[in-house]
Amino acid sequence: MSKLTQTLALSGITLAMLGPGPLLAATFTVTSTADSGAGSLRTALTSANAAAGADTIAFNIPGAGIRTIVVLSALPTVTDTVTIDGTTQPGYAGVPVVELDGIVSGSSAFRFASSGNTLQGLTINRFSAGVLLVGSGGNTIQGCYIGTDATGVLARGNGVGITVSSSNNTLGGVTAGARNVISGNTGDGIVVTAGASGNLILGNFIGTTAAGTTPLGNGDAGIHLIGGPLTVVGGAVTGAGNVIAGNGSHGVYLENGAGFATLYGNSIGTNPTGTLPLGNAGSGVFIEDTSDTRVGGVATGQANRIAYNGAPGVVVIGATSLRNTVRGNSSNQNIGRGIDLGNDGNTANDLFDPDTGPNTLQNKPDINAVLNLVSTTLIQGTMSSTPSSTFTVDLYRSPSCLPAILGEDDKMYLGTATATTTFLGLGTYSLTVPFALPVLSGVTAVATDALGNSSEPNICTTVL
Ligand SMILES: [Ca+2]
Ligand SMILES: [Ca+2]
Ligand SMILES: [Ca+2]
Ligand SMILES: [Ca+2]
Repeated sequence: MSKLTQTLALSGITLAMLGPGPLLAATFTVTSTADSGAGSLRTALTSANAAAGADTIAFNIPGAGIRTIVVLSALPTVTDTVTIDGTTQPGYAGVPVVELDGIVSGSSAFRFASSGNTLQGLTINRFSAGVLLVGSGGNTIQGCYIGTDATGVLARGNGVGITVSSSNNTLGGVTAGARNVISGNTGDGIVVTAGASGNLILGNFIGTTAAGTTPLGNGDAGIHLIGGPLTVVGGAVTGAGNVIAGNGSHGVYLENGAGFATLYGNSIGTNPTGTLPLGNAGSGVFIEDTSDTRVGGVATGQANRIAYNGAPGVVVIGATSLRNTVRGNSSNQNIGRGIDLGNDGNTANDLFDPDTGPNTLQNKPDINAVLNLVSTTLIQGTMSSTPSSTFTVDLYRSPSCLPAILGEDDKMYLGTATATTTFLGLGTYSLTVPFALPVLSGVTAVATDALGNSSEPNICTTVL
């Protein structure tokens, strides 16, 4: 913003040139915590909608401490393009200082029906939904506390944190300032509905306090994709992963054709560094009647940390759930296996693998030998599955093999081998890792077929 514009902005409504064209953009400044009237947020929204073109709603509410706007009835739906910028409130230093309290209104706080909007730097609590994205999409929601008090410590839940019913929106971002804290809501933290696609959910804390170290769960799932294909949850670059922990059901629940979702670099059931037990009550990732999901990968940054959840780390269920690829993730002490096809515990291999079901009930590899060769370790095994087929075999290490009921002990990706089966459905693989695995540590293996169907892990093999 130019000095001239800044000066004019202080006087209330200003007009500023945007670029070389004739488009005029106004800044409407909220100067009151009143629900309505001059200087209110309601009036600013009405004015921004009425003024043609992209506008800014800034905040300059007098006083000290947290400025709380108790919203008495539903605010106007955003129908034009606007940036609602809580970071403009004097006193803002990285966390929201303007709070919207919906205890009276019972409505959603913000409803965006247009595209290209940005909402940032506000605390939004006790509405039916914190943010509702409908219409044409392409909006950005960042730097907000949604479902907590202004300290980011106490639950002040909305019904749902954010409901996404439009496409190509960005929730969060890769910097700490862009992170949303979406916690303490009574339902799901984020819902993506059928018809929405291509939404990005990056760098948020979903189900923890603003510090990311203490559970402050949403009542249901952290992220719930009900349809809504091509959703991206996290990413391989630094800061893109979400913390999804402490929630009342699954960390990420994908159902009803939420296909082609990508989950990379997230901490699911633990704090940002992966060390503290902040499990979701259900599974880390629950994939139901949904195909072509990517949960982790073996390239840098793609692995998720899936730990301390109250059910198996990744569940794939439903006969129409196919080609869900689960690779490279670390898992620790989920209740159940790291991957469970069918949500029914260990699924036995079948000869030639003709059985059908989630991920085709892909057979898992066997480990035949783990040979400690002083400075290297040779892992050899066999693959019994569909004849004349090639499989990717990912190998993992654990400090120990736990009894099955206790899940997996800090399983970390080791490397990948390939097995090709003969016409008799049998293949072999081997992998040499460049260090000695400690005696009594554990090794497990997961197979993925050429279409992307990942198996369960085999039963942990102890290094002797
Ligand atoms: Ca406008
Ligand atoms: Ca199973
Ligand atoms: Ca099969
Ligand atoms: Ca099978």
